[in-house]
Amino acid sequence: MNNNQRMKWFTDSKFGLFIHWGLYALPAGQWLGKKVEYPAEWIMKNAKIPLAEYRKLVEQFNPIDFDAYVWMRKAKAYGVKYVCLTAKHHDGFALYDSDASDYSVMSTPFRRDIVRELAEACKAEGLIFCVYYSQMQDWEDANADGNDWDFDRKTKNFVKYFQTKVKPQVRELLTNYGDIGMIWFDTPYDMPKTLCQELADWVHQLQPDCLINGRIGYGIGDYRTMSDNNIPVLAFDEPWETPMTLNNNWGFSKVDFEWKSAKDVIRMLVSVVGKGGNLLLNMGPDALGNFPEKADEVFSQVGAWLKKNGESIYQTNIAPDLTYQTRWGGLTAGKDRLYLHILDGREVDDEVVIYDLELNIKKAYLLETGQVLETIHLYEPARDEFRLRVKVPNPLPDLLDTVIVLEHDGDPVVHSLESKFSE
Ligand code: FHN
Repeated sequence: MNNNQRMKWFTDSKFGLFIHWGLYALPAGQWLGKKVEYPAEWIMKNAKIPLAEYRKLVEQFNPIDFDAYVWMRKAKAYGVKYVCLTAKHHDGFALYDSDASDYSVMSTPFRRDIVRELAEACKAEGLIFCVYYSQMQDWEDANADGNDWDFDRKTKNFVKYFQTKVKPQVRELLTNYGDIGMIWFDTPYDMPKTLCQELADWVHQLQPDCLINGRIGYGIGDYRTMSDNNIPVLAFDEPWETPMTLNNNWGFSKVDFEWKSAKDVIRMLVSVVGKGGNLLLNMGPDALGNFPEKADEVFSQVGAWLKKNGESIYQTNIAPDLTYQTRWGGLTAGKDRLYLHILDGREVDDEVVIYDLELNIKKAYLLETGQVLETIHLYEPARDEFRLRVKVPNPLPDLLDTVIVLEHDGDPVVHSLESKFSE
């Protein structure tokens, strides 16, 4: 398989589901009755909980409601194409059966290999299964990075941790669960480049087609992982992904109610996809194994919208960079077609106007119903300005995001602003 073929599922996917799940779902943002600084999955470090105390959560972890097939049927309905589960997050606790460490789900009353169950259910739903693995931070291991309240940093032997825990556990993930779409590393901090390269080589040796995200470090990964919750201002013409929270936490929190709305998510999805990237949106299941109700509701609304308008997201490439901001929404672009996403009905009356875009329009219509729309394309010489006006129904048929398709011949031409003072 050449590199384009390896990358194809990723660049075609556009939308993925991140799942942060682990022992931290039990305290859920509170320790000893007090709210701890977020994010919830960092509670052990942020509250400096002694390992001996945090370990007691192992005896309590018993998510009796967990059903991998229910989760993955939901994921499918959300419209995501890949799912990435925290097989081991920074606290060091593995959600799978590991010979390399008994700090795992197999030591809990639950005693079920969650990675195995999810891998199977994910594939049964036709989704790509991926795993997150915290390679540098491991707050349970004296030789790893991160836990300086239980362990003395000076005696740390990082290479020992790397050779005796990271590599064996990565081997387990990449040999015991069939094809893994991607391994998602995180917080490489100052890990030496030689070890990062050794880890990448290890992954390639075990599963050559498994992708590696950007946070393996030093640009060694297969694509760029953007900063959490950040969408670049400009398009980026290489594979990339923005990991995003749905509230202010990755892990489940009982005290965070600041959920993004379905419209917020669609707006971000349009922005990410129009700039050539993927959105990896997070879900933090609770300690019993349920998706939080509000998160499920928002994801489901997005999924229902994608079911009708998916073409404007999945079958797209980088969209033209317009001269002016589109206050009414955003733009995505497919082959010989532009999709106008009307996200803010207050910014359109009975028409959407795009300035300084020259487009040879063949047909304009609503994506959802096929209703043909009138377009007026004018060049005003005195203003030296192109105006493309598309008449839209009032009220708009989809208050979340009404999508208009502009089928066109040839390439769109954007007229950027020119200074009258330039020579
Ligand atoms: O520290 C982690 C955090 O808990 C979460 O996993 C995110 C996801 O991108 N990554 C780290 C912070 O960048």
